Amino acid sequence: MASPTSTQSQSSATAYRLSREHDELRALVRQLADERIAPRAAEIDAKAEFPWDLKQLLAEHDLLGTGFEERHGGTALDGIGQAIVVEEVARADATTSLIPVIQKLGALPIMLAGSEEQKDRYFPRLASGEWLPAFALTEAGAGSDVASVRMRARRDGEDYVLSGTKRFITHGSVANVLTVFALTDPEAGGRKGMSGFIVETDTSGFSVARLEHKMGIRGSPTAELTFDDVRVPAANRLGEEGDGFKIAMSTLDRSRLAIASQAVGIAQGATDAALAYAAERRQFGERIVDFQAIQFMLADMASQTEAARQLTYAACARVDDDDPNLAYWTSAAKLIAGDTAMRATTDAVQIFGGYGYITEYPVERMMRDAKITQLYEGTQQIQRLVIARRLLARAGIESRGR
Ligand code: COS
Repeated sequence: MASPTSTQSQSSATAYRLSREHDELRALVRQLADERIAPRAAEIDAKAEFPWDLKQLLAEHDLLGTGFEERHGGTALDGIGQAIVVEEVARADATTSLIPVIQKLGALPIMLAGSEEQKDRYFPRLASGEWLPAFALTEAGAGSDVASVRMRARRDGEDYVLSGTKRFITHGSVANVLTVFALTDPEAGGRKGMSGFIVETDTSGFSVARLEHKMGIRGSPTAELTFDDVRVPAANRLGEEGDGFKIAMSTLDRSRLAIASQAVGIAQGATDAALAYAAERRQFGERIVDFQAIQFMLADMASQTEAARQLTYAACARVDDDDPNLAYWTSAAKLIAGDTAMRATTDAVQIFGGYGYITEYPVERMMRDAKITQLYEGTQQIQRLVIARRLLARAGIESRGR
């Protein structure tokens, strides 16, 4: 019998190694997060208000420009460095960690398909944190099925006129600039007829229709956006007409890493909180951390979090190398890290017992925050679909796989 095709990734073993600079960066961000971000987390969650003060804090410490080149005022950290920043902020507060995440996500379509002129125009203001961006792809009827986007962009002389509605747009109401995806050729459909545009939010016809009330990441505004004949110059188009689907997909292939990093941070925060609580809490005359039942839960939480972290770093190295198989790695990292965050936060609530269920302690918030990592930037089912398609392709098996 012929030996079966190995399903192991065949991409060359991209080495990754944490450096002293990575350790120093982690220590710096952890201290900032422990001292300045963690104490604000409960209030941000309760009031569901965007933390402008913490946006400013991150900007002052050059933590919003980590994904931008130095010529644009960024700090040009490698993928693992960017992951560490998100991880350490998320360990303290998931809402605040979305600020560096969306700073990169909103800019990624420009990084991938923008002209030099577009990069020079927007990146300095994004790298400094003066401006906030958002990535506007999703619509009420187009979530997992990106190709069913209905928003229109009609060419009119030297301009495009955008009309339609976007939904579930993270930071949509606080952004200064959006990367928006709309149909330039409705006949051709979403896969071939979609194009990407840069839209400044002070353009006439743009408005925020409403904000969502959410289970978690409550300080991060999730907006419905209305485009009522919003006129943008053709110079704001990203790449060529019809490139939109591929630009959006390539963006998500890379940005999913940031969600994996956020999930690792949430899982670490929950594990640390549970360990500290278990060492204090006494029942039956003993600290509960002395019970094997609790130790085994902590061991699972810690080791699974570490596995998710190392997979995320391995994926970071693939993205830095522009590995042709990078989508396999980023989807795998997001899948494993998101599920780990959900499991670790649920176990943390269990270790806290009744105290875990009330807002006096942070773990119930962490559990609510963790849930979104299994949903946004592609549900866990979409990650499995992306992974399976590549797995099958490697084995030479043809399948539509939907
Ligand atoms: N990068 C570049 N091109 C890609 C691509 C990628 N990751 N994925 C697909 N394409 C290309 C294909 O090669 C194909 O091009 P050709 O027609 O030239 O061959 C085209 O795009 C259409 O691809 P396909 O038919 O596979 O697209 P599907 O509609 O089946 O979509 C999934 C594929 C499901 C993977 C995609 O819709 C997806 O990722 N959905 C989840 C979206 C998401 O994360 N939403 C969350 C909201 S954003 S915060």
